[in-house]
Amino acid sequence: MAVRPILTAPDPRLKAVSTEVETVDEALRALIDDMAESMYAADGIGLAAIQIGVPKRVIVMDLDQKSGKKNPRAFVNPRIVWASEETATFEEGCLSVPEIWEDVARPAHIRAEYLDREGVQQSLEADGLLATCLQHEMDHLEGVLFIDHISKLKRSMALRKLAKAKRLKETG
Ligand code: GNR
Ligand code: NI
Repeated sequence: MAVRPILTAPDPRLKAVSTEVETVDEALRALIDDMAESMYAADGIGLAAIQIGVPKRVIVMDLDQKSGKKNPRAFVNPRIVWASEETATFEEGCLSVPEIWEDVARPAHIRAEYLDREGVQQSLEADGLLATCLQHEMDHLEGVLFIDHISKLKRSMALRKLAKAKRLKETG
Protein backbone atom coordinates (compact mmCIF):
# COMPACT_ATOMS: atom_id res chain seq x y z
CA MET A 1 0.00 0.00 0.00
CA ALA A 2 1.17 3.49 -0.74
CA VAL A 3 0.11 7.08 -0.27
CA ARG A 4 0.06 8.68 -3.70
CA PRO A 5 0.16 12.42 -4.41
CA ILE A 6 -3.18 14.08 -5.15
CA LEU A 7 -3.47 16.19 -8.31
CA THR A 8 -4.71 19.75 -7.88
CA ALA A 9 -6.49 22.12 -10.28
CA PRO A 10 -5.79 23.29 -12.93
CA ASP A 11 -4.01 19.97 -13.70
CA PRO A 12 -5.53 18.93 -17.07
CA ARG A 13 -5.68 15.26 -15.99
CA LEU A 14 -8.54 16.18 -13.64
CA LYS A 15 -10.66 16.90 -16.74
CA ALA A 16 -10.30 13.40 -18.14
CA VAL A 17 -13.39 11.20 -18.45
CA SER A 18 -12.53 7.99 -16.60
CA THR A 19 -13.11 4.60 -18.23
CA GLU A 20 -15.19 1.68 -16.98
CA VAL A 21 -13.44 -1.06 -15.01
CA GLU A 22 -13.63 -4.39 -16.84
CA THR A 23 -12.69 -6.77 -14.03
CA VAL A 24 -12.46 -6.34 -10.29
CA ASP A 25 -9.24 -8.23 -9.58
CA GLU A 26 -6.27 -8.08 -7.20
CA ALA A 27 -4.69 -5.24 -9.18
CA LEU A 28 -7.87 -3.19 -8.81
CA ARG A 29 -8.04 -3.97 -5.09
CA ALA A 30 -4.43 -2.76 -4.77
CA LEU A 31 -5.49 0.52 -6.44
CA ILE A 32 -8.48 0.78 -4.05
CA ASP A 33 -6.15 0.28 -1.07
CA ASP A 34 -3.75 2.97 -2.31
CA MET A 35 -6.70 5.31 -2.83
CA ALA A 36 -8.00 4.70 0.70
CA GLU A 37 -4.55 5.26 2.17
CA SER A 38 -4.12 8.47 0.15
CA MET A 39 -7.58 9.70 1.22
CA TYR A 40 -6.84 9.11 4.92
CA ALA A 41 -3.41 10.73 4.65
CA ALA A 42 -5.03 13.84 3.16
CA ASP A 43 -7.91 13.86 5.70
CA GLY A 44 -10.54 13.53 2.98
CA ILE A 45 -13.90 11.76 3.16
CA GLY A 46 -13.81 10.58 -0.46
CA LEU A 47 -11.45 10.16 -3.38
CA ALA A 48 -11.83 9.37 -7.08
CA ALA A 49 -9.03 7.45 -8.86
CA ILE A 50 -8.35 10.33 -11.27
CA GLN A 51 -7.31 12.45 -8.27
CA ILE A 52 -4.21 10.24 -8.05
CA GLY A 53 -3.88 10.26 -11.84
CA VAL A 54 -5.64 6.96 -12.64
CA PRO A 55 -8.53 7.47 -15.11
CA LYS A 56 -10.68 4.54 -13.93
CA ARG A 57 -14.23 4.66 -12.62
CA VAL A 58 -13.32 3.91 -9.00
CA ILE A 59 -14.23 5.83 -5.84
CA VAL A 60 -13.39 5.31 -2.18
CA MET A 61 -15.28 6.94 0.64
CA ASP A 62 -15.32 7.00 4.43
CA LEU A 63 -17.73 9.50 5.88
CA ASP A 64 -17.10 8.77 9.54
CA GLN A 65 -13.36 8.32 9.67
CA LYS A 66 -13.25 11.22 12.16
CA SER A 67 -14.77 8.76 14.65
CA GLY A 68 -11.38 6.99 14.62
CA LYS A 69 -12.61 3.70 13.17
CA LYS A 70 -11.70 3.25 9.53
CA ASN A 71 -14.49 1.90 7.38
CA PRO A 72 -13.53 2.59 3.77
CA ARG A 73 -16.11 1.86 1.08
CA ALA A 74 -15.31 1.28 -2.59
CA PHE A 75 -17.57 2.07 -5.54
CA VAL A 76 -16.60 0.63 -8.93
CA ASN A 77 -18.43 1.73 -12.11
CA PRO A 78 -21.08 3.62 -10.10
CA ARG A 79 -24.27 4.76 -11.85
CA ILE A 80 -27.00 7.03 -10.54
CA VAL A 81 -30.26 5.28 -11.47
CA TRP A 82 -32.60 7.79 -9.81
CA ALA A 83 -32.24 11.33 -8.45
CA SER A 84 -34.86 13.41 -6.62
CA GLU A 85 -36.19 16.70 -7.98
CA GLU A 86 -35.61 18.12 -4.54
CA THR A 87 -32.13 19.52 -4.04
CA ALA A 88 -29.97 19.98 -0.97
CA THR A 89 -27.17 22.48 -0.54
CA PHE A 90 -23.92 21.59 1.21
CA GLU A 91 -20.71 23.52 1.57
CA GLU A 92 -18.24 21.43 -0.43
CA GLY A 93 -14.50 21.19 -0.52
CA CYS A 94 -12.18 19.05 -2.64
CA LEU A 95 -8.70 17.65 -2.10
CA SER A 96 -7.96 18.74 -5.69
CA VAL A 97 -9.13 22.31 -4.98
CA PRO A 98 -7.52 22.83 -1.56
CA GLU A 99 -8.76 25.47 0.89
CA ILE A 100 -11.76 26.49 -1.20
CA TRP A 101 -15.25 25.89 0.23
CA GLU A 102 -18.45 26.82 -1.59
CA ASP A 103 -22.15 25.91 -1.42
CA VAL A 104 -23.29 23.48 -4.12
CA ALA A 105 -26.91 22.37 -4.70
CA ARG A 106 -27.45 18.78 -5.87
CA PRO A 107 -30.31 16.25 -5.85
CA ALA A 108 -31.08 15.55 -2.17
CA HIS A 109 -31.81 11.82 -2.62
CA ILE A 110 -30.28 9.41 -5.09
CA ARG A 111 -30.26 5.72 -5.86
CA ALA A 112 -27.01 4.31 -7.21
CA GLU A 113 -25.74 0.98 -8.47
CA TYR A 114 -22.10 -0.04 -8.38
CA LEU A 115 -19.71 -2.95 -7.90
CA ASP A 116 -18.08 -3.34 -4.49
CA ARG A 117 -14.46 -4.31 -3.70
CA GLU A 118 -15.27 -7.96 -4.47
CA GLY A 119 -16.94 -7.11 -7.77
CA VAL A 120 -20.43 -7.81 -6.40
CA GLN A 121 -23.27 -5.66 -7.75
CA GLN A 122 -24.71 -3.38 -5.04
CA SER A 123 -27.50 -0.86 -4.88
CA LEU A 124 -27.67 2.06 -2.48
CA GLU A 125 -30.13 4.77 -1.51
CA ALA A 126 -28.50 7.88 -0.19
CA ASP A 127 -29.31 11.30 1.18
CA GLY A 128 -27.43 13.85 3.27
CA LEU A 129 -23.64 13.91 3.11
CA LEU A 130 -23.49 10.45 1.49
CA ALA A 131 -25.60 11.63 -1.46
CA THR A 132 -23.56 14.81 -1.80
CA CYS A 133 -20.21 13.07 -1.57
CA LEU A 134 -21.16 10.31 -4.00
CA GLN A 135 -22.28 12.89 -6.57
CA HIS A 136 -19.12 14.95 -5.98
CA GLU A 137 -16.99 11.83 -6.59
CA MET A 138 -19.01 10.75 -9.62
CA ASP A 139 -18.46 14.22 -11.09
CA HIS A 140 -14.70 13.54 -10.89
CA LEU A 141 -15.26 10.48 -13.12
CA GLU A 142 -16.61 12.87 -15.77
CA GLY A 143 -13.79 15.38 -15.33
CA VAL A 144 -16.02 17.79 -13.39
CA LEU A 145 -14.98 19.64 -10.21
CA PHE A 146 -17.35 21.17 -7.64
CA ILE A 147 -16.16 24.64 -8.69
CA ASP A 148 -17.70 23.90 -12.12
CA HIS A 149 -21.08 24.16 -10.33
CA ILE A 150 -20.53 27.65 -8.87
CA SER A 151 -20.68 31.06 -10.55
CA LYS A 152 -18.00 32.00 -13.07
CA LEU A 153 -16.86 34.83 -10.83
CA LYS A 154 -16.49 32.58 -7.76
CA ARG A 155 -14.73 29.95 -9.89
CA SER A 156 -12.17 32.38 -11.25
CA MET A 157 -11.58 33.75 -7.75
CA ALA A 158 -11.07 30.20 -6.46
CA LEU A 159 -8.64 29.32 -9.27
CA ARG A 160 -6.70 32.53 -8.68
CA LYS A 161 -6.45 31.81 -4.95
CA LEU A 162 -5.23 28.30 -5.81
CA ALA A 163 -2.59 29.57 -8.26
CA LYS A 164 -1.35 32.04 -5.67
CA ALA A 165 -1.08 29.33 -3.00
CA LYS A 166 0.87 27.12 -5.46
CA ARG A 167 3.20 30.03 -6.27
CA LEU A 168 3.84 30.73 -2.61
CA LYS A 169 4.58 27.05 -1.99
CA GLU A 170 7.12 27.02 -4.83
CA THR A 171 8.96 30.16 -3.72
CA GLY A 172 8.76 29.14 -0.06
O1 GNR B 1 -12.87 15.51 1.75
C1 GNR B 1 -13.82 15.95 1.10
N1 GNR B 1 -14.82 16.58 1.74
C2 GNR B 1 -16.02 16.94 1.12
C3 GNR B 1 -16.88 17.81 1.81
C4 GNR B 1 -18.07 18.19 1.24
C5 GNR B 1 -18.44 17.69 0.01
C6 GNR B 1 -17.59 16.84 -0.69
C7 GNR B 1 -16.40 16.46 -0.13
S1 GNR B 1 -15.38 15.36 -0.98
C8 GNR B 1 -13.81 15.80 -0.37
C9 GNR B 1 -12.74 14.85 -0.87
C10 GNR B 1 -12.63 14.96 -2.37
O2 GNR B 1 -12.13 15.87 -2.95
N2 GNR B 1 -13.16 14.00 -3.07
O3 GNR B 1 -13.17 14.07 -4.41
NI1 NI C 1 -13.13 16.15 -4.93
